[in-house]
Amino acid sequence: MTQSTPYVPPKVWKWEAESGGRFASINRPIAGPTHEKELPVGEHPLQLYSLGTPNGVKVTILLEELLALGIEEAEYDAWLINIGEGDQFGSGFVDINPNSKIPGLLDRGTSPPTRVFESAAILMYLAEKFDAFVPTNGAERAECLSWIFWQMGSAPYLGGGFGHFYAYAPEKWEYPIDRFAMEVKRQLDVLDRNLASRSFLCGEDYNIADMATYPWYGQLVLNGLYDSKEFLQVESYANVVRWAQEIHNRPAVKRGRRVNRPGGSGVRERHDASDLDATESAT
Ligand SMILES: N[C@@H](CCC(=O)N[C@@H](CS)C(=O)NCC(=O)O)C(=O)O
Repeated sequence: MTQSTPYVPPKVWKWEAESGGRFASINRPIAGPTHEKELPVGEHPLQLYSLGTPNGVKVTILLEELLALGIEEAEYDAWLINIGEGDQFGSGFVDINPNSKIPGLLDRGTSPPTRVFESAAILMYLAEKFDAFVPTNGAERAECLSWIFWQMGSAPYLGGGFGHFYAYAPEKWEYPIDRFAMEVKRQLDVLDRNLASRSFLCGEDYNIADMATYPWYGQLVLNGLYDSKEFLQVESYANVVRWAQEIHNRPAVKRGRRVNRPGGSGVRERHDASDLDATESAT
């Protein structure tokens, strides 16, 4: 691809203009809060501040799975952080996540309260706290950590790379779309080959590695995130489709997908099981 006017980077990059694209108004080259705002607190020890995006849904899926096992201590309040309106830059949220991104968790059941940010850290924290969905044996735990870290390192190429340039950038540029489509297809092939000989990412047991990976790669092959089903030929990754469908149909996963999702069958906030029971599951 050649550009009509080649871009020559200046010696020093300056933040002069919004870059355009769907998230231009919330992108900044600096961290820290933009305004004072305390976070609401509900009655349960676990306070989740999130949004029903793939990174947010990882955590609500785990919490709903824990509750489905009968672990009542996993009851939680889920508050909506509207990233389009800059809620992630409020002082209370930044105290929980200095990186200003959902999800953020505050466990008020410890003294002092424990903050946890980064979706995978939250999954590990909760799985270990309740001793469920994470293997404790050395080799199995290593396999689980390997896939979780794989997901955390890989998904930014899917979302921030492919998704950004294919769906959100102000124009379609061949070079980045080509580069990230190739990488996402390679990642799908990694998953497909792994799932050829096992039911779940780490073997025969479903665990937090699957919960971390399904919201991105599972939803990509089932629903075609970024309207890319045909472009990426996602149905050709048959083992990933089979794995994703099995997870997608789990009752706790159906519930977890609906939390912090205003509109449709979703709920804006979740404070009690009845909040989800009250609305019909459409997916
Ligand atoms: N590595 C982080 C990524 C979290 C993330 O990118 N969250 C997005 C929504 S999916 C966000 O809050 N974006 C707001 C922003 O970038 O200002 C994690 O897994 O928790």
